[in-house]
Amino acid sequence: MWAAIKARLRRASPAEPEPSAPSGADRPGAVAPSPPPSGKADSSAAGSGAAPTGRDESVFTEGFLGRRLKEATIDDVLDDLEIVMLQSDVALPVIEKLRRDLRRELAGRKLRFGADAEDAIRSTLERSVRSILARPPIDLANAVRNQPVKPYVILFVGVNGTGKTTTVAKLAGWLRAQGLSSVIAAGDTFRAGAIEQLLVHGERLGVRVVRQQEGSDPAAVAFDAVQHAKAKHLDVVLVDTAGRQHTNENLIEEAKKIRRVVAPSLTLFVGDALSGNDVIEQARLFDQAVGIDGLVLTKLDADAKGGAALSATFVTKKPILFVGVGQGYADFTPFDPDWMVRRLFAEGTAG
Ligand SMILES: Nc1nc2c(ncn2[C@@H]2O[C@H](COP(=O)(O)OP(=O)(O)O)[C@@H](O)[C@H]2O)c(=O)[nH]1
Ligand SMILES: [Mg+2]
Repeated sequence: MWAAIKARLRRASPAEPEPSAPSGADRPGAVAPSPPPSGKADSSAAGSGAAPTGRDESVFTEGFLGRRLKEATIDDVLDDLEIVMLQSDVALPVIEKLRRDLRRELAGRKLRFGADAEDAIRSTLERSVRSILARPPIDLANAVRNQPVKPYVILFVGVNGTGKTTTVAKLAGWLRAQGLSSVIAAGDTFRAGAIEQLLVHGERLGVRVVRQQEGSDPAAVAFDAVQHAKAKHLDVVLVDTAGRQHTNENLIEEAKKIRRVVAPSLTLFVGDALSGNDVIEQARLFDQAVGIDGLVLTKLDADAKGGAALSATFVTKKPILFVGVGQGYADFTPFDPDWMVRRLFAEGTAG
């Protein structure tokens, strides 16, 4: 995200130093608009007037020649940034928050040319993003270890193809690495091949998969798996479910029924980061209809933008517990806000 914002900022950098600035009264002893204060040389516009592109978009001209930033200037900058953020899958409510934070931080501040302004915007954005991502986490391994009664039941919901089944398998592997045992309930009895897919995972991982016939009642499968876990003193039951659309009443009813029957300790929404803004709408609807406790975001390995993760946790006010970063069992890790901030603010990646 940051790389795209930065590119935008630089495109919008002033093409020429404003001849009347700096006014001595306004900034005594301040550095004139050249050279740029750091080695960030592509603000070469400073003094030379040779900005490579977009020299007409001089939204920074006033503010970044060392004068106080005016409200109107900030709004121009923010309008400009909004476009980039939307392209990075950052949802509107998040953008509004970031705008508020930026306006509050930047209003009335004196900023020198390009790099200074860029740094101020970057650090403000970074702080805001970090505060969004640092929602109180759920420490799953700890929750499982401290559960009063075994097993700890986790229900997975989400639309088709987002990575639920893969996540169930990955989590079984992760739990085992934490010294915790699990059983998988093949609750996607709807899609041909879904049960088979889980059996293959179960075999590879050495984790039991409880199943019934295709077309049977998923709540009954989940119930069986809980009974199995009780009998074997297993720590966790992982309940896979059928995807389909979140608008599908049957699916929602099915998930509600599973909830009633097995009373999950945790309901996780699995969202595909690549589906951009859709993932936010899905998470919200599943939360309203079924109730979710947290999020798993998959396919972050293929997602250069990163805004979906940020938006989903902001909009639902639920923490991200895990992220999927590939198709292998090991491509799965507890969510670390710092990691996400580093990704979003990486210098090199477009998006
Ligand atoms: N690149 C990548 N692919 C993933 C990830 N998680 C799942 N997938 C792939 O997404 C596809 C759908 O996954 P699946 O678990 O069957 O989705 P479900 O329909 O929600 O159960 C499969 O090809 C998975 O290998 C991930 O984190 N990264
Ligand atoms: Mg599946």
